[in-house]
Amino acid sequence: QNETPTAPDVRDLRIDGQRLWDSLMQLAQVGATPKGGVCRLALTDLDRQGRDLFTRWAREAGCEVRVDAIGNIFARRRGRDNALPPVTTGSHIDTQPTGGKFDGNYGVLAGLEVVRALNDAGVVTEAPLEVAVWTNEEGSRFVPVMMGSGVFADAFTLEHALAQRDNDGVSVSDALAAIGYAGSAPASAAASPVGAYFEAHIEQGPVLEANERVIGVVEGALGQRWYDVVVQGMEAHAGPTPMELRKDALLPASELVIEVNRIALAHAPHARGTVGWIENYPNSRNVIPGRVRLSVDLRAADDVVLSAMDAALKEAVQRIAAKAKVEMTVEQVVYFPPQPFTPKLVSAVRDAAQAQGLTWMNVISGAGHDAVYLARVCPAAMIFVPCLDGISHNEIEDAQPEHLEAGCNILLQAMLQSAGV
Ligand code: HGY
Ligand code: MN
Ligand code: MN
Ligand code: MN
Repeated sequence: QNETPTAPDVRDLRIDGQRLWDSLMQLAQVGATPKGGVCRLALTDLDRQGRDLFTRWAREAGCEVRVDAIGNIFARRRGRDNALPPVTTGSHIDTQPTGGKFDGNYGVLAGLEVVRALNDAGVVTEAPLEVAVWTNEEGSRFVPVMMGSGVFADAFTLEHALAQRDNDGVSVSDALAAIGYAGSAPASAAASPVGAYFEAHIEQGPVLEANERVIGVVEGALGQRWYDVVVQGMEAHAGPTPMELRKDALLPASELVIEVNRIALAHAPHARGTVGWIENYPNSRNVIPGRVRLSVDLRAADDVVLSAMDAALKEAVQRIAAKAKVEMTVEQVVYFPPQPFTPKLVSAVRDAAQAQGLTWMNVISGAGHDAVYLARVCPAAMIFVPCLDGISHNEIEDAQPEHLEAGCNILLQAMLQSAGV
């Protein structure tokens, strides 16, 4: 008597690691740099080319694609009951200027690979699935960081995001329109509820590799505060101007750089302090700098510590400005507290790693991710895999195909558990 064919035992379902790797290498060609990295800044024509490639692949995989008002892309794979909120995954494809092939790109293409693997196996999930490409996660060209997911989760308004300008004065709204990704779908979880969100990402730090673990079960992410600091001195001639009469803006700015480092070290081991961006004006060899602008990025695992670091920074600005007799202003441009992920989903990631006999460990993310904002509007969790020497935001960023494949298999199983089959 014929056995009624049952849906393949989905627990044994696996993704196609070679196809995932090939898609990563193909996307990495868009904005490839001579050192083997990727420079694909948010809302540039290279970002458009990457978005176009993803949406073509998603449509070829049978997905419906929609774009929202901040340019977030959602590729939807229908389920049996499409009235249910989707189980969503994804990440970002905008990169740092010295970005790599995997930061963000891995999470987007791992989501696409889950769709392709389910298509191959003929598996239909109960709830629909969605793969998201979030706009401007990096916060390099436009601040704030995690902009698309932040608007979606109502961390700040669409109007605020659209009005932000890059260093050349180009606005987000003009840049979105220029690449043809100013979508019509509402950019909000309230209008487009999400049932559960999983994000696969390289760790971008040394912990998994140092502990020889393949899967990072991410329990949460550091909180962050970003600032714009302006030091206003006065340009003057480097020769005739006596030392005691100068209003050199670069001296107090340099003191502040040292202070940011000291503030982070004072809250070791989890605190972080970085001045990544600095502009010296007029930046001429024989002109005393008249104005310096710089960024400050503070992070901590505990919101009370992050507040203490905030206070220490503001005290340092006041003290240094008074001593140098210059004007220093500090404006906070990003704030989000440490974000725990959802225990039920974190357990699903851990259980899948154990079931597949993969080495794993619990980790906290030092990097911000779109999942941090999604966790405000739905259950959310992340899956980390190692990257070579823990290096990221660097063109030499690298990861092993088998680790990327393993992380994507965990993503597949975690999504199936949430979506139902
Ligand atoms: O800054 C971050 O943590 C992320 O790379 N946007
Ligand atoms: Mn990233
Ligand atoms: Mn990044
Ligand atoms: Mn990130």
